[in-house]
Amino acid sequence: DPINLRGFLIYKGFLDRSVQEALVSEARAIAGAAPFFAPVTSRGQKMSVRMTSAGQLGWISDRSGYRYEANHPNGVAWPAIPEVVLDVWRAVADTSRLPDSCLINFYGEGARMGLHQDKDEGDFRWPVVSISLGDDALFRMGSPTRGGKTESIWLSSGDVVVMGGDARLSYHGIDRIRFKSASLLPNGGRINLTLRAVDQGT
Ligand code: MD3
Ligand code: FE
Repeated sequence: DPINLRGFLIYKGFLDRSVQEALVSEARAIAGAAPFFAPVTSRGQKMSVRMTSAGQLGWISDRSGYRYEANHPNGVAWPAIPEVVLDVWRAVADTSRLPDSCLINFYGEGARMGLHQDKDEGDFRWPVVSISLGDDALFRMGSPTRGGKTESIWLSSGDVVVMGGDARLSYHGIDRIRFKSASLLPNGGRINLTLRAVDQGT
């Protein structure tokens, strides 16, 4: 059963090692076709996390701002979301809607993600599902309003987090990772897969 922190449902140890290995192998295949890139914020700051995507839509940030696009910045269509990834969504998301976007974040040594909301999607009724692979990460959760209290939890490889309901618009971020704390990625680092239903068909 999940831990409920501020409406974030945290499934510790949800994925066994063989599934984690299959997910890493799929992430590597996706990155082979759609290479990781370093997103730049609209203010011109390079983010420390490297990103790529799978699915009909992938998340992009550059000097023009944030948005979902059908193609990688290099022009190729994003690869399909692998079935083993969709299986995780089916197991935890309380909807028959399937995700059309899988953001893949790679955290190397020292990478972090500041506190933010995810509100680039057209419709907030669908949950967001996050899969952690590799090194431990300190995940900070707040509320839907800026500047409130936050609480943190360490996420480990194989943990799955579901953000639905009120938590869907809550502030969240990754303060730091414990580089080389896990054995899944032999060179260290953390991969996070974030599944979303983005396209509302309009
Ligand atoms: C809460 N990623 O890509 S996953 C992101 O670990 C992002 O890479 C972090 O925040 C990571 O936007 C955190 C957990 C997560 C993902 C999406 C959310 C939490 C969320 C959307 C709404 C609320
Ligand atoms: Fe986010």
